[in-house]
Amino acid sequence: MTRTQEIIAFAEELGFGPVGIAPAHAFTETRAAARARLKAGHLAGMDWYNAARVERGTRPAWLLSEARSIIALALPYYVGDPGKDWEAAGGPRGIVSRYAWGRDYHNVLRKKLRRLVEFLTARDASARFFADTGPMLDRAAAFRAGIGWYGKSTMILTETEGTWVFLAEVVTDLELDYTRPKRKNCGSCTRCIDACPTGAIVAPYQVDARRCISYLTIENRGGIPRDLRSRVGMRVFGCDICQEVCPVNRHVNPNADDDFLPRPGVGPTVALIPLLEITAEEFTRRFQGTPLLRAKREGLRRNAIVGAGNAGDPAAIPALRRILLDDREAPLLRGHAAWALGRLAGSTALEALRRVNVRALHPELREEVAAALAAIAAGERRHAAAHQT
Ligand code: B12
Ligand code: SF4
Ligand code: SF4
Repeated sequence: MTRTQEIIAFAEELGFGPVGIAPAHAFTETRAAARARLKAGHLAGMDWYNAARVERGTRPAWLLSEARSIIALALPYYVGDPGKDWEAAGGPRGIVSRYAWGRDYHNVLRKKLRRLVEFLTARDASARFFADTGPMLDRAAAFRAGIGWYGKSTMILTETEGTWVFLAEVVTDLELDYTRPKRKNCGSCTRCIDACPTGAIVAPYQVDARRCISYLTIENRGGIPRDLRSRVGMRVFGCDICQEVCPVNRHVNPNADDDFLPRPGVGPTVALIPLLEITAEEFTRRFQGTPLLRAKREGLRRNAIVGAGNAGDPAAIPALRRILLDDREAPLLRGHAAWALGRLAGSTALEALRRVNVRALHPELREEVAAALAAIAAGERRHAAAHQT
């Protein structure tokens, strides 16, 4: 076995696959693409994703002096389709992205990456790992090492695991044998672009995060723009639509660590109504060690409120009403509750919206209440017109 084969075999033993190896020269083209996307404002709202990060992340030699090779790694997380247990029961349910059904992948990846780095340092190499939160552009490394190719959704598509992989890399000073980039592409397919409910894939290979449900429900610390709320649907954490429609994912077999199996309290769907007023203690107890913590309690409640508005189930009205009328609640949540009540309409929703003391409200919240009342009035006019014809 060559040294390269030995490393790949060890990475596969850890559960990674596909694994590839690329030379560690600078990612000049990727840097230009990332700079252009930053300039266009496509990553706005994520202050941590900035020009300095792109400069560092596209120069492996700045991350490890004497960097010669990048071991690019994919960790599969597809665990098959959810069973019936996750449907219906207990009122409206919010949809959770597949990557967040189980344990937080950062912890799972980190453990495995540490072992791979130890394997290399025991052979007198220098090595450093990166994954997701690190500055490297994980997809660029994966593409260069040939573990997958770029889809128009910007996802890396792999032959065996489709898009359902987490990406990571180990940069080392070892000189290794390199695997080649794949020459595949999407051809004339545009399914992901057509299916994206918010029009976030603004051009092939370009996602505008400000419209992407993944950003809106996870990273976003502010409001979900009113014109996008109905399109977010029941998604309370992330979005998988551009992956679900991708033909490359049609024949993927469940091939993931047990760590990624649904956990009690999380999984493919979560009951929405209990999330609306979840306490800080319950939020931590239930979501500790899962990716959902990233949205923070206020973000998850905001998403649940939007989901409840879209679910059309009047069972959510009492909790939404309490949120709207409680001036100890954050204006952000009260504003979204007003919107959800406007969507659900009905006499109790209307009563709550009329009862709120608009003059004492923050201007943004006042505007939300006015828009919700206008939405109910427009619905009533449509209803009356339909009856007349
Ligand atoms: C910021 C970020 C986001 C942002 C922005 C996403 C985006 N597309 O930029 C938001 C919050 C929206 C997001 C969402 C998601 N993310 Co994210 N995210 C990241 C992060 C931290 C940086 C990505 C980045 O650099 N974007 C900037 C732009 C410049 O890069 P890019 O969009 O990837 O674009 C590339 C291609 O378009 C290509 N390109 C550009 N022009 C052209 C032209 C041609 C012709 C070609 C062929 C290619 C090409 O080059 C670009 C650079 O690599 C990475 C982790 C990391 N450290 O890299 C994870 C990462 C990309 N995310 C990941 C995941 C899983 C997701 C979600 C699926 C989560 C979910 N289920 O909700 C969604 C998918 C949305 C989508 N379609 O991208 C995985 C992707 C795995 C994979 N198979 O590709 C990563 C790698 C995390 C990880 N370590 O596993 N994410
Ligand atoms: S994750 Fe959802 S919202 Fe974002 S680009 Fe894909 S389909 Fe569109
Ligand atoms: S859905 Fe089609 S266009 Fe989009 S990434 Fe998959 S193959 Fe490419």
